[in-house]
Amino acid sequence: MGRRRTKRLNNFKKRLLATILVLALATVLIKLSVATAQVLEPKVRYFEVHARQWAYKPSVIEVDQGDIVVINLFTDDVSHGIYIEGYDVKADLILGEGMPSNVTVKFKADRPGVFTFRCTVTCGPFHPFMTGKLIVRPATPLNASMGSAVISAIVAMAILYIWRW
Ligand SMILES: [Cu+2]
Repeated sequence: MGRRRTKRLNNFKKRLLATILVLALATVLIKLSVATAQVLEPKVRYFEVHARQWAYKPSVIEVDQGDIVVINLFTDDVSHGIYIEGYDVKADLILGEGMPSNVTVKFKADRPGVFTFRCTVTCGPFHPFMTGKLIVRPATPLNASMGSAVISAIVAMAILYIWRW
């Protein structure tokens, strides 16, 4: 084995090592950017919802995944309540002396999707139809995928640079 060949082999090892380092760094960066997108962006979203026979106003609540959702429920007529399917969030709003005039539920919208919420108190003939919708938009899929695309492009350029002959 000549000196030249040994040198070439050493170059190959260095390049391989550099490539592995770049890929490892990129993996960490992508994981970090996805994690921060989920951790840093939550907002507290406050909704004042009025219940009456037999509807909620507003009847559609839209938030982003990861948001802290606060719903303050009022009644405009009789006792009502709220139960959000899929989130196991529930509160009764019972009218009466010494009873609170509104109730608050607070939860983290950690799962995306469309969830029905419904009344928890039998409030009349159309009580079963007293429903609303909670829409939880998935957490910034565009931002995360764009960040990954940018990092991937930089990685591709770095690897090309490392392996140029
Ligand atoms: Cu009701």
